Amino acid sequence: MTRIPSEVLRIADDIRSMRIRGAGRIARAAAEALMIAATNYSGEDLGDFTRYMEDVSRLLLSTRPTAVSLPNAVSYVMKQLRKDYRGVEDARAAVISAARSFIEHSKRAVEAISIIGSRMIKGGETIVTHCNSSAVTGILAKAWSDGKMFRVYATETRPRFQGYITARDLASKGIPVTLIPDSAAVYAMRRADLVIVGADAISSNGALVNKIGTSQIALAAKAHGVPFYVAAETYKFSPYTLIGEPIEIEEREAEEVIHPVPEGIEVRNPVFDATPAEYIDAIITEIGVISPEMAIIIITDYLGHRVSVDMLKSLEDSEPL
Ligand code: RUB
Repeated sequence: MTRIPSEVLRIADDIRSMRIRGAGRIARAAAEALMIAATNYSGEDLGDFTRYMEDVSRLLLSTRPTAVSLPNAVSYVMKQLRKDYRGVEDARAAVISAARSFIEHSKRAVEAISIIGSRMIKGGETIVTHCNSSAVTGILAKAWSDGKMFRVYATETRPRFQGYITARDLASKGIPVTLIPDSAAVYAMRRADLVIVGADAISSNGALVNKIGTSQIALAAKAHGVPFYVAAETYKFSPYTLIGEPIEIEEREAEEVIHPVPEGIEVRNPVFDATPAEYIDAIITEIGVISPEMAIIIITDYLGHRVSVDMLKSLEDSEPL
């Protein structure tokens, strides 16, 4: 069995340790890792190549459990290996081409979201965001470069402080940004016109899974009548939820919250939470602005995941999607 290349092991480790983070970047890094793995395979047996690629996929999928963009990217590439090939060369070419096309599609999707989302900013608003989403910062950067004036409240996003990345990024573009503690959600909402957050996963019932604390921002937005928008590429929609699989909420080490962990105190560190569809006014995708209730249509009609009895039965012995 061919060994997994060190560069692929490094990418997996970077995702696990959050040196590569954010659902879009994680997905593109996984596609790149599959491409590197395929390129480096030196054997000549198609069955062995498939098993090796499946090993690489399992490694990538084991890194972080919540962002559905990761299994969606892996399955987009790996479904190539369900076709018939004459030999390793053809299969390798198909894998590399699918990985490239995923990465290209992902970048273009973020760009399309920036353009569409920026049109929803009229100028003069105070906008709240949470954590660090490249889809969101793309929207804000585009609106600003189009000459619209607005200001942003960015939450710190404890315990990993991704809000600092957002604040630094926006400030470097000249966008007025105020960093606030996560507990200042209501304070910010009293002054806000709009909330825009990113997504790690959107379930078939339109619920959003994003960085822990997103749901309390959504609650505060609802209470203050502030529109709550989500910026999400369509590969953030979860086909797995369609067949009854819940989105797993990652729980990381207690040491990220407090170090050292005080003796006799339990510390929990759930890093994502779920915001129900009724708190979401719109989801900005690369194919347009939709309501959360349209999630099912995105998964079935646009992404092409259809449920049937045969398919459900086959789940018992193979990977489904
Ligand atoms: C990042 C996070 C982001 C989404 C969307 O969490 O919750 O809001 O991943 O990001 P973490 P993007 O830092 O734990 O990965 O729009 O860049 O895909």
